[in-house]
Amino acid sequence: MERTFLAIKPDGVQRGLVGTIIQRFEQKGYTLVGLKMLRVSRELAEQHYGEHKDKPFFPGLVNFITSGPVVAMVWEGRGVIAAARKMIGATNPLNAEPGTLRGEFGVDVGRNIIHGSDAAETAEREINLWFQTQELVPWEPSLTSWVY
Ligand code: RTP
Ligand code: MG
Repeated sequence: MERTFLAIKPDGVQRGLVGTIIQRFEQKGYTLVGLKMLRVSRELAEQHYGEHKDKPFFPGLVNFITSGPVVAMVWEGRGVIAAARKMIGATNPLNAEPGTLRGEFGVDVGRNIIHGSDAAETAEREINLWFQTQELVPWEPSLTSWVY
């Protein structure tokens, strides 16, 4: 089953959006298989955003992502990589459609609430970068056997 890596950035945590964000993906029908809160080291931040290392915004991006607690997650389900990107919305929240997380909750490109992997290879790389295999918990949601 397809998996993606999502991270609630320091602004999303500070603004109390952790529950709302998790609820969106649960309600969509995706399964949470990895979850932890952490302070991101500069090394992890620089590896995670390595593709942007020559961009002018890179130092500010690394400072921001290391500035406070982050909630790292792995979500599983059909089409989850592309669907999560759609649910997150455009990079600049001012261009993000209403109904998307960035469209609903952000106004600044440097404070855009949440990260999501942008392709299959990126998702695999980011899941391996942020999580150890034993931290991921595969399970099958089943309403009946837990209600009765
Ligand atoms: P992310 O990787 O964080 O999920 O965001 P993204 O794919 O939508 O955007 P990406 O191009 O990967 O950029 C990574 C983060 O860098 C910041 N950024 N600032 N000042 C700027 O023009 C600018 N461009 C990008 C954003 O915070 C973006 O999330
Ligand atoms: Mg990106």
